[in-house]
Amino acid sequence: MKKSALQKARAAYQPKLPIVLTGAVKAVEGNPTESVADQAEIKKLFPNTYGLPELKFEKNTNPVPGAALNVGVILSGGQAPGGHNVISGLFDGIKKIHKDSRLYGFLMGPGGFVDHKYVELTSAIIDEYRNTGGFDIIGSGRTKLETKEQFDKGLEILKELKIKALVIIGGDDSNTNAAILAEYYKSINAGVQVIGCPKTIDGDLKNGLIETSFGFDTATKVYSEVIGNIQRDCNSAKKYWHFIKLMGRSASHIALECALQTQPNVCIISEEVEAKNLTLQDVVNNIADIVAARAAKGDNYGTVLIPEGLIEFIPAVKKLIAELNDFLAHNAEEFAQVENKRQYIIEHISKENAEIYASLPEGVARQLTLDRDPHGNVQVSLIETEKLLGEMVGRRLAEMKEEGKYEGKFATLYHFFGYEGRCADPSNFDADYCYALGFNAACLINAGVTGYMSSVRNLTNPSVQWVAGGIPVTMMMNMERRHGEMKPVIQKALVRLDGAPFRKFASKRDEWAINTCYMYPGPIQYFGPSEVCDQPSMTLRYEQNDK
Ligand code: FBP
Repeated sequence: MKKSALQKARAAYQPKLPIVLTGAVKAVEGNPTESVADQAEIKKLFPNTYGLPELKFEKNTNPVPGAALNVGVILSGGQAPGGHNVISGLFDGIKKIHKDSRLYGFLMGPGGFVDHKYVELTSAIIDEYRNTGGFDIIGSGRTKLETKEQFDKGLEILKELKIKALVIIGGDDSNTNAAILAEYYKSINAGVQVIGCPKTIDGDLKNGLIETSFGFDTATKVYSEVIGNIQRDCNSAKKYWHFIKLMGRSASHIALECALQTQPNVCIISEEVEAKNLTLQDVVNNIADIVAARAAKGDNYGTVLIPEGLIEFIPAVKKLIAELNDFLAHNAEEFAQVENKRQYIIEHISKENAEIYASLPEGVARQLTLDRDPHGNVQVSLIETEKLLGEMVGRRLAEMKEEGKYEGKFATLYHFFGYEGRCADPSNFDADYCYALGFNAACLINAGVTGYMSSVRNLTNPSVQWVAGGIPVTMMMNMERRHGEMKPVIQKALVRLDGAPFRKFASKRDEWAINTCYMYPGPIQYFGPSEVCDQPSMTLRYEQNDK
């Protein structure tokens, strides 16, 4: 494979490990844990893996030689920068425990595990992928691991390859399934450990002990670079309003982080829209007021950041989606047959929700009834919220013009940033963090535990000072309604309106709205002064400072 000059230079980068992981470690147990909510139900569903203690690795002054380990790895869900480093860290970790250890990668996500499609990851393969973006080393997929048949089928290949542990690199849904798999294998004494790693650019898999999911840092830096470039163009030509939708299926962490980095005129935070019980029209009116206020100063240009998941957080739409989820789960066959699907929905759901449904533009309404992803989520990345908002703001401004409340020009351009950042070469932060997560997963396997997530924390300090250990996945769980049934799932971390990143944004946004305070973060830098190359996300810095 021909490599660019940067690829060659990056291949030589040696990620920095937390100092504790550079020598022999022992796992020190903390207190037994409880799930974040619904303790009795979760305990009943996970009798073998509930209540396990937190683990922290410490230096082992009296190590015993490790035995060779065969390990399997799966990349699950959407790509996130740094996945290849998790795998190279895991590879180096198990090789350090014993040189005859072997790593098998299941191809194209959990589907490869069930269908027995795999490749042995040798050092020649691993070396090709160190510090690179993408998940192409083994591919990823969204097959949901949930049935006993899948688990048993997977166990056949694990037994055949003498695999002692399976590492699942995924987001909240995939790690939920990892926990269910861990519980099942423990319950049948399968002799296979399951370890999770926190992945997702969305940044919504985090809690007190998982400070951030990997990939968020790099992806938001890539989006912020491009938003900054757009703002510079915008400030040069002074003639367009740019409506920029940002990925992040549910939570608005990506939009918030990009706003902190670039200081746009408007950034909508879905969680705030929900908390304030705003309607779509309220959101539109707020943007139109800012456009009008800037126009009054002669500034007919600006930037609006929109989180991908906004539509699901508008309370009325959220209620509608909840009913549609239940309704479609029970009437899928009949729905597939009917011709006029819009009318069918309007006639079959509650009056209140039917009214909301009927008021939505055709394209948005249709998307809400199309196939969910395998985890039951509406595919919000396919809804063109940026255009919907831009057009509605245009209509509102026309009304305001008639009322004599607005005088100006409103020309729009639309963008959607998501795929541009999901496979970028990991920033130094993600390169180090991912390598440490993978290496740490090897240590968890060697410690003999199952149902844990690899946890590396203290992340705003230099990487050598990071703390390494494991968190029982059941600790992050609560019960939620999915596909019309209550299920145990990892609780999603949404933007907290009382959290430091949002408070910072809220304290500045009025100034950013009217004045032009754009910041231009520029491209990710890999070589150079530490303050330019190694800074973690602002979200993480504000959150940690606040502790
Ligand atoms: P994960 O939660 O699996 O990490 O995926 C995140 C994400 O990038 C979302 O931001 C986005 O809505 C979704 O994946 C899009 O997925 P796909 O490309 O499979 O449609």
